[in-house]
Amino acid sequence: MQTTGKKGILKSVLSILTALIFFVGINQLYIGKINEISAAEDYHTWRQMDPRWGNVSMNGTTVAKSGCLITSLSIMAMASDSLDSTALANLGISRIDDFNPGILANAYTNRGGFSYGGSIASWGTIGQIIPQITFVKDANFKSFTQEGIAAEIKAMMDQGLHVIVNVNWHWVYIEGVVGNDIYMIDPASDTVLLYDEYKLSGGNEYWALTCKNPPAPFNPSVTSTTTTTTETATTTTTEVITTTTTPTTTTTEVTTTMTTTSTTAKPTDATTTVMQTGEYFNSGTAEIGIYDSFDCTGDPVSYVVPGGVVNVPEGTGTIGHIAGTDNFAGWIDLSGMAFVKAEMPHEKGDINGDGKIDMYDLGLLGEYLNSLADMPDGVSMLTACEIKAADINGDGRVNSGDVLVYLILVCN
Ligand SMILES: [Ca+2]
Ligand SMILES: [Ca+2]
Repeated sequence: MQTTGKKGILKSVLSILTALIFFVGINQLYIGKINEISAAEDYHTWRQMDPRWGNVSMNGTTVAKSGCLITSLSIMAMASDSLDSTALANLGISRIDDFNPGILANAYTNRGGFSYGGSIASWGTIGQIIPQITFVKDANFKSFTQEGIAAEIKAMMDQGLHVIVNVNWHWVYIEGVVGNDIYMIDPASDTVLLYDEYKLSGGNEYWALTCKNPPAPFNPSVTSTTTTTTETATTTTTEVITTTTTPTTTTTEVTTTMTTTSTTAKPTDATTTVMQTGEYFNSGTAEIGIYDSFDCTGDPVSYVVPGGVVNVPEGTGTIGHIAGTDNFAGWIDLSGMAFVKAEMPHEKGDINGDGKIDMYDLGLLGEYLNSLADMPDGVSMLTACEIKAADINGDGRVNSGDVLVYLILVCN
């Protein structure tokens, strides 16, 4: 009995072991398969809405909703082969194949790299996480044409810089420039030609960075092939609705671009509404509230009076983040505001840009100076371009010294 019992136990142990070996074997095969898929995956297919990392949080928002810059930076890190062992350690992963936009978002979160609402708090953070990447500059294109913008990007890429461009509040990684064609990897769509997807009015913001490797020589035909494969594989559909409202004055234009991206693999209700960075003014007749919360709830902390201007360097959906002084960070719903189209610099003194220096300019200067004491932080009665023109004596300040110069010019 005892022997039979021992045999029975041995048999059970053996069958468990067999099952275990079989299971481990299958599992290893399976893990091997995942690794294969992961290693073969192309960063060209990385979209912020991807369910694998779309829900990763970014201080009050998610990669799906606000992770276009994080996804663009991730794509750049892969394209430039910048992930060394220090970067992997900082990212908390052991292999490059494990890297994705969600991993980078988590690394930013761990360093307090996002301000509330998912904005990147510091340009230098990317270099702290991935030491082979160095942030070089955040600037605006000087050009207002596709040809000019393409030339500016190409010049930077020829110098070895990687460029990430802000198109209507949405960041895309630039892969190459051929003639006037700007090729992108877009975290929100499969489109490769920038101007096929986005309307750039010029003066757009961009980031330029150096990485381990400069941008690779670009061959559009290779990219097109890759993208076609991707489209078939993920069955991604992109719907773009563009509405342009007729400007209320001759110098302003309101452009709203709404991009809805849906992936058939996993339907998601996340919607990305993108708007333009830059200055907005209150084109209505009522005050518009500025809030200290990302979702513009609660009582406003201050207001933008009709005609008041705010500078919005970033935002999510229709909510813009206002740039002010003293680290002021306010949020405003831009639905009721009009975008100030980027203008060519006005001649010194010609505040309203009508080509003359006259009493109307003096009137605007007076109104601006009188408003200074009452204006909340981040709100102005003049645009940056107008303020520059108002400094008629060129001392870098707009004050009574300029009024004197105007009085001499206008009253003579
Ligand atoms: Ca004028
Ligand atoms: Ca001055």
